[in-house]
Amino acid sequence: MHTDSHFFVILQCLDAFEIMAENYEFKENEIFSLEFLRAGSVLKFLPFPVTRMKDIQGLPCMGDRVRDVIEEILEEGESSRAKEVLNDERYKSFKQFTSVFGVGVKTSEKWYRMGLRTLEEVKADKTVKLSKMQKAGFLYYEDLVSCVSKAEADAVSMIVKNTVYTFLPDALVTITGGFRRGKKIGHDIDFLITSPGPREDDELLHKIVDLWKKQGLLLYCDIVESTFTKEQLPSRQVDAMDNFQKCFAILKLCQPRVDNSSDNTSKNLDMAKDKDWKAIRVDLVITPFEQYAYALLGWTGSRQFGRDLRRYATHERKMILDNHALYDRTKKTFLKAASEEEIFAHLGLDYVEPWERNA
Ligand code: DCP
Ligand code: ZN
Ligand code: ZN
Ligand code: ZN
Repeated sequence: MHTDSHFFVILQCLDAFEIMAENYEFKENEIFSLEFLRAGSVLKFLPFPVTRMKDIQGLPCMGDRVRDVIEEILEEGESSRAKEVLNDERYKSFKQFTSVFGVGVKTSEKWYRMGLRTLEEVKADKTVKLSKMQKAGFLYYEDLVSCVSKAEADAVSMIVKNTVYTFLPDALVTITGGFRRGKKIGHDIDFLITSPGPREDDELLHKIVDLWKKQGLLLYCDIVESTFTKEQLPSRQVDAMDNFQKCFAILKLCQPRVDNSSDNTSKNLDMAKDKDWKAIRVDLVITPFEQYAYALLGWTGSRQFGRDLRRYATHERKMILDNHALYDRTKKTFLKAASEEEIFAHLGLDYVEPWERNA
């Protein structure tokens, strides 16, 4: 990835693309949004700087809308379109609304149509009906928008592992998502849980959250039961949710307080400053052992990498890949894999390390 000044144009483009993609997402225009996301992945790993339009000639994913943005950045040093979006009232409101856990584009649309523009206005409006998830989102808002650090991920990892092992000593607990890709910060922490034993335990997830409830560690939890059916063909839909049993939770992570004892006066001023815990978003996914490698590949992400891989499987290999399986349409068979390496091999690709999957 590029960090130095030779790549100024590319960095400007990446910023602009991200804004454009997000704005199209808010407009539920997935095609245009993906166009900018893909162009971003291409530029991100370009081994040379861009100084004129000729430099991007022949690159994939450079549609007219994308080229217009690049051209303007080359000429003006910035994108007026991206700038317009940043100042757009609808974009600004959606950006705020979707920053709340449990609030997506649909809810934002509803609030915006009601004439609401800021989170303060949403909170003050008595006619707004919040889901349990959104209530938690507002309640722990400050904690949840502040990023999760690697140290916090490690601390939560300990808690998750210890809890799982008390119920299932031979379980396999793996951190996935951004932290597995080597990111130093994240918005949540994702875990995959499986066990080599012959039977699956539908109760495991319930046991885990019940114990956390008893321990006062659980601030919010939504368990989604598995909807996977045997021999089900992989989903062709690029962004389909998988069918694993999972839990979207908010954990209360107790943190040693930063010691300000020299400054005694501040102690009584603000009790909130004495809060010695942080709300952290945690995703737990339970997978059957045979599907573990596919689940690991899917949940490690990045989202864009997963999309590109599934697209590649469909178009280049006549195979269908999702978080559960890989299906060969020519041979009409499921391809088993015990590791991610085997999945890449099935696809005829060189293995890509998790930290190389950020695009
Ligand atoms: N994923 C998936 N199916 C879902 C949800 C997510 O396959 N239903 C994948 C795509 C993501 C990865 O799992 O890359 C983790 O999802 P997150 O939303 O937690 O994203 P990241 O961990 O990559 O980033 P962040 O730090 O923002 O959490
Ligand atoms: Zn340089
Ligand atoms: Zn994550
Ligand atoms: Zn997640």
